[in-house]
Amino acid sequence: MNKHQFIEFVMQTGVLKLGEFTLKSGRISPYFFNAGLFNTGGQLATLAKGYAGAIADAKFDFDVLFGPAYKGIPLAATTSVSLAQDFNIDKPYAFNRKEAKDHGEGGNIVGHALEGDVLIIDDVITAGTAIREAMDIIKANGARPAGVVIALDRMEKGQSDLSAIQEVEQEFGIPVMSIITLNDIIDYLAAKNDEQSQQYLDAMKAYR
Ligand code: OMP
Repeated sequence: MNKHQFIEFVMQTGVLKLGEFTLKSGRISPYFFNAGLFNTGGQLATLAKGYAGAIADAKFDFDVLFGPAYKGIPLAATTSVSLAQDFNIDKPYAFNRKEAKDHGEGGNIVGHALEGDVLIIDDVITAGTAIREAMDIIKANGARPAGVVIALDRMEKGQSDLSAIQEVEQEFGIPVMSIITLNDIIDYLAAKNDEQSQQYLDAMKAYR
């Protein structure tokens, strides 16, 4: 699936919405990407193939795929299935519990142990808060963050003049891969000739 097809897919599923939205960071955005709305098996399979394709295209090598709770859990599980089935890359995966468990097997990590080079999978990076929490979990388990793969790079400012993603790349010395970026959405809207797309296009460009 190419970027254009992926954008059609997220528009059709209602995952990508255009309008006016308040973000976690308090910013007012003309669009919102709600990965929680991928809520059928078929949609999840398509999404997983998008992530797996981005990882395979980048020829990114890692030891464990880690999906931070809660939204990262189905992403890690289904992407590892797609990596194995569609790209012949069979890798361990893990996720964390948000609540500490004091009985049974104990511990906060489910699936494979967090060890070696860990690839984090998540939905969106805006200001980088969620991803820093994931880094802390990896380090607390004695592993190394090695890369991040997300569905959408919103290309937003971080805590400095750099973008949030550039900050993550520099601070942790790791690459951030994405299926699509804000620029891809802008290109998609620009290629559509209807009036509504043009209106959204202006708002998106202004926001960028
Ligand atoms: P940061 O922690 O600021 O990087 O924001 C990332 C989180 O914001 C995501 O994990 C989502 O919970 C949420 N979010 C989206 O899901 N989609 C968006 O388009 C924008 C945000 C957001 O609030 O910034």
